[in-house]
This record gives sequence, C-alpha cells and structure tokens, in this order.
Amino acid sequence: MTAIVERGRTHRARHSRSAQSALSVTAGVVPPSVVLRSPVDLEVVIPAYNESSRLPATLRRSVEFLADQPWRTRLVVVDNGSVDETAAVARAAVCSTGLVTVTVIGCSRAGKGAAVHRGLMTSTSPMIGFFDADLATPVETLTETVDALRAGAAAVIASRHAPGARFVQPQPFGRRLGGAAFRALTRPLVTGVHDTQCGFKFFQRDAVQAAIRRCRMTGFAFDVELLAQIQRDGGRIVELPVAWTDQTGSTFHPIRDGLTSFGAVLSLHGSTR
Ligand SMILES: Nc1nc2c(ncn2[C@@H]2O[C@H](COP(=O)(O)OP(=O)(O)OP(=O)(O)O)[C@@H](O)[C@H]2O)c(=O)[nH]1
Ligand SMILES: [Mg+2]
Repeated sequence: MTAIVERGRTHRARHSRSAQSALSVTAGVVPPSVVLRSPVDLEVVIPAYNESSRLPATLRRSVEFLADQPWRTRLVVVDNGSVDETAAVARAAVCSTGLVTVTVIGCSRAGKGAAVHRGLMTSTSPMIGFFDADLATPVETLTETVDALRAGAAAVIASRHAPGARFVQPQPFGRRLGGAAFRALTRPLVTGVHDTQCGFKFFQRDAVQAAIRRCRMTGFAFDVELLAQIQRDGGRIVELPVAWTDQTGSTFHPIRDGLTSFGAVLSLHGSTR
C-alpha cells in the first residue's frame, strides 16, 4: 500500500515538474488580486517544493538566528505544487514571536522562479529576497547582506565562485560540470557576477520589483534574467563569497531541469539588453 502511494506521489511530482518546464520561459505577471503583506524590515521568501524533510530544521534555525537580530523579519514560505507534507509542516511553523514572523502563501503557477516572483511581488518591505529551503548558504550571511543593502546595493547575492568562497561539502561531479558550463553561458548576460545560481539573493524592494515585472522565467534559471534586468536598470550587484554546503535531497533534476535551464538562458541571449 505504502509503495503504491509513494509511486503515486512520485508520478504526480513528475507531472507537475514537466508542466513547470513547459512554462519556464513564458510567465505572466502576478495577478492584481494578490494580498500584499504589511511591511517589516526584511522579508525572506523560501520557495518550497516537496520540502517536508528539509524545511522544519531550516525554519527553526532561521527563526533562532533572526530572533537575535535588530531587524523585524518575516519568513514567507511559498509552496506551489508540492505533493508531500510541505504545506502542513510549513503551517505548523507559522508564528509571530517578537521580531520574527513565519507565514505561508501559495502560487498558482509552477516552478521555483514563479514562487519567488510571487513572494517578491507581494512584499511591501524595504529589503526583500529569498533563500533555499536547504539552507546551503549559512543564514548568518544575512548580517553582511543587510549591511550591503543599507549601504546602497540594489542586490546582494551569495556566491560560491567569487574569490574567498569555499565549498564545505561540494556538489556531485556532474552538477559541478553542468554548473561550469552554465556559468560560461551566463557570463555575458550578467556582467562581473561569478555565480548567478546560488540560492540566496536579497534586494532593495524598488529595484527588484521594477526589474521582476519584466521577467518571464518561472523555472530554475529565473535568477539570470532577474539579475540581468537589475543591471539593465543600473543597479549595483554585490557578491558575497560564502562557505556553501551541498545538502542531500535536491529537488533539481540534472537532466530535466538542467536542459530546461540551459534552454531558458539561451533564449535570453540577445533579448535582455
Ligand atoms: N515553490 C517552489 N519551490 C521550488 C520549486 N522547485 C524548487 N524549489 C525550491 O527551490 C529551492 C532550491 O532547490 P534545491 O532542490 O535546493 O535545488 P538547487 O539549490 O538548485 O540545487 P542543489 O545545488 O542540488 O541544492 C528549494 O527551496 C526548493 O524547494 C517549485 O517548483 N516550487
Ligand atoms: Mg539547493
């Protein structure tokens, strides 16, 4: 019985991800009916797809860290298309204690890019951004991030390839190879940035909301389009070298998501400037 249920889950997950692939290059904008959240100092979107295992520890650790910071923060889990207990574990973590709030929203379109897009467009906070549910980038990176945003950067992004970065636990060989090819392909699109794909990026709200309105990608490659649009508006991107730890349980499928991401970035060449 369990096996049948599990197979059913896997099947639905695959179905949902192929829908995501089909949508990855053509997204609409956030519908006008969305509910905007009240402002805090910093809003952190956490895109979550089948993250029932990794999300609880990430939320616990994040709340613990943020409770000691001088800023008011809201963590916004965006769950779209999960077929596991992500929604339930996220709802169980919903809280509002002192300086930290945790909330959960949905998103009608599939894909990580779509989830982040929705989270960013429904924010009214001055500093907004996202990090991945696996917490591969240490949450402590937020301290330097907030300093750099307050010093005027339009975007502050964690980097595994800027000078000074290191891998505590590297990705598997195939992912490293694919990543190197992807970086070569994205270099002409985002000037001076060593790593467009690290799942930790924060922005001035005005800069990112202006840029993301012009973005159409809903899949894993949305970061490239977003950073290119920020640069197009003259925004300064600061890269923070980080100690990055590969985590088990990746939702990224190297062939399916890899090919879709390459295709998406190829479509950007010549279209963003
Ligand atoms: N809401 C939402 N989140 C997604 C979707 N696909 C991936 N994510 C989230 O995006 C984040 C990054 O996914 P990971 O599985 O860590 O993949 P990755 O960081 O690109 O690759 P790794 O280097 O293998 O970790 C995680 O928080 C995922 O849950 C999606 O379709 N919807
Ligand atoms: Mg990850």
